[in-house]
Amino acid sequence: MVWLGCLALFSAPLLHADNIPDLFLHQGISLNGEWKSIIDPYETGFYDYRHQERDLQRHPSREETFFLDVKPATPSERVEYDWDTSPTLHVPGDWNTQRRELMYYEGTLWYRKKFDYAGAGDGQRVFVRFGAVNYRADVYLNGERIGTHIGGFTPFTFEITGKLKKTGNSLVVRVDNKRFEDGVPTLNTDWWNYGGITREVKIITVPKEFIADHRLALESEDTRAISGWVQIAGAGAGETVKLTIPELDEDLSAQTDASGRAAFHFTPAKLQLWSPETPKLYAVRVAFNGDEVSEKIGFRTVRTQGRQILLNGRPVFLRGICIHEEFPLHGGGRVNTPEKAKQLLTWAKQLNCNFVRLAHYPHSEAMTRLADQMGIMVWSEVPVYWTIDWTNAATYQNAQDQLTDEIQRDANRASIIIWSLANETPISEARTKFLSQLAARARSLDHTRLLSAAMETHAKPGVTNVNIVQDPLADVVDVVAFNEYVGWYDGLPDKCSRLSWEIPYDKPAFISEFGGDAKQGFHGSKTQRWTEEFQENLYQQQLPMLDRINGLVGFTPWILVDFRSPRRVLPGIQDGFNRKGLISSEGVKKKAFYVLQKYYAKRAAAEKQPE
Ligand code: GCB
Repeated sequence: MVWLGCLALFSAPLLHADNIPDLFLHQGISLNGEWKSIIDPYETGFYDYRHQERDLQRHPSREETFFLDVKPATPSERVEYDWDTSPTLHVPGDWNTQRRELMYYEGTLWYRKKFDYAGAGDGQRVFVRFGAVNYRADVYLNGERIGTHIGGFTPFTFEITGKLKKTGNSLVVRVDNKRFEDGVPTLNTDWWNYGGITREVKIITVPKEFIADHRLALESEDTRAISGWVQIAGAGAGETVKLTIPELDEDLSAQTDASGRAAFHFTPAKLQLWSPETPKLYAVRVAFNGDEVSEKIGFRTVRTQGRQILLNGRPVFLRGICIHEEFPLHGGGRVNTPEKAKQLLTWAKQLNCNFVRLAHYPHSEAMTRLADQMGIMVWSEVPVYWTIDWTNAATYQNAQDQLTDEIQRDANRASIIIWSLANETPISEARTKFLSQLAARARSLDHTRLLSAAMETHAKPGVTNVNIVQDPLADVVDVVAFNEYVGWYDGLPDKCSRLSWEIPYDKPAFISEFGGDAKQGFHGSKTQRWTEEFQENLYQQQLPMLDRINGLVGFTPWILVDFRSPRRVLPGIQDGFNRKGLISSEGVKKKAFYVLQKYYAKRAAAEKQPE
């Protein structure tokens, strides 16, 4: 949602969610921890006469309406739920891996948190922020509906100024992870549909006018000029905003314009650029009238030149790997701590990666901030996956909202160099129109990064052993990325040595997926599927083929770690896991890991040679 849109909404009834990026940086009361829970496949607790057409005949009954959170007033009163004695679930976390009976559950589950609140000062504003809830969240505070959010991987906030009590506040969230044909993603994916409040929840109190968002970016690696802005919510023209970067000796002030935005432009005397080799971050402090936020920001440029990607003006090869936001050990499930995020990126580093593709949806803010610190470039994606309902206006709006929230959340992350619009979307006019519109939207929000999408490839008609990338979307994006499964879905690994590729675009080409399954510990010949040797051989055959592709700027094989997918049913081998990981679901490295590790080490060493 655009910022001005947010401001307009503040005065309207707060039914829809917003993303106010800098609330993340403000201190707050964490509501993480144990929440009460009620599983509700029949939507019993949702009898809300104000919002449910079908329930117009009924009043929200004290007996059944969970969000009213009542106790029987007398021993004879019938109330058919009891939050206080209901079991708990941990937040942040998916529900699937917390209780056996929830592993395959797709439907409605209610959460409740009770908390006290010391009180806001005069004129202060109060918000509740959710890092992510999959997929739909209906939020109620002290019995009152405060809003709805759709989309499982991006943050949202609701204003709750004046709605909190000093003690015993009841925050109830109806979470529904059912899949919908017109949803984003749609009905069918190759990952587990983890439900729940999967990222942190915070109550944040801010002054009447507060720092809502800021952006800083390097304009050019030659001039070393930095420009950006700070957005103050509630401010008009002529108010002073301060921006300090002590390590650069920058102590700046600027005045807000009529929309509350203050622009900055400066050229530090000595600036070290962010790169994977030296992931330099600067502590940046923004201050306005007693409000203050700070974070670490890196400065770099990224652009294309012909078939190259230039980072800080120099060609870069992306030694990458795909990652799902899933941690395999200790029961698995969605990554819900910075330590787990760090383990995934540490494994990527051990592979000698300088790049990760965070598939297939925005991962947590912890992940992209760690990537900044650890010097790993990032491809960040929205879940426009396979066959979205391309002609549905609401589906488009949903995708655009998720993209907008992702960009607004992470616009200051130096590590992110590519926004990906989609994954493997079959070519059609409606799909290209949808994605072109999404691309225009991304460019309007952020011109400091490249756009891409994982496209499909085809055998070139009438010719043997030639694959071609031909997709009108290639004209729209900056990086022509495609998934290929030569050796797994497309022939056997020895096909790699015979195959050549046609990529008829004067743009950088990138392979966003290749790979094959192996059950860790299952050994056999290199032609026996599912063995570590088969997967190892597939990588050994792929890498020389990729070396022959002119203008290839890197790749992200599929995938770092085995991950859960209900599509993967082969007993004894898959058992509910996609086994294309280079690391098993027990955290053990497979043979192919070492093939790629060695290849990337050689590439990295070659890049270090003087030109
Ligand atoms: C793909 C998809 C990815 C799947 C993978 C597979 O092309 O993009 O989500 O998991 O193939 O293993 O088939």
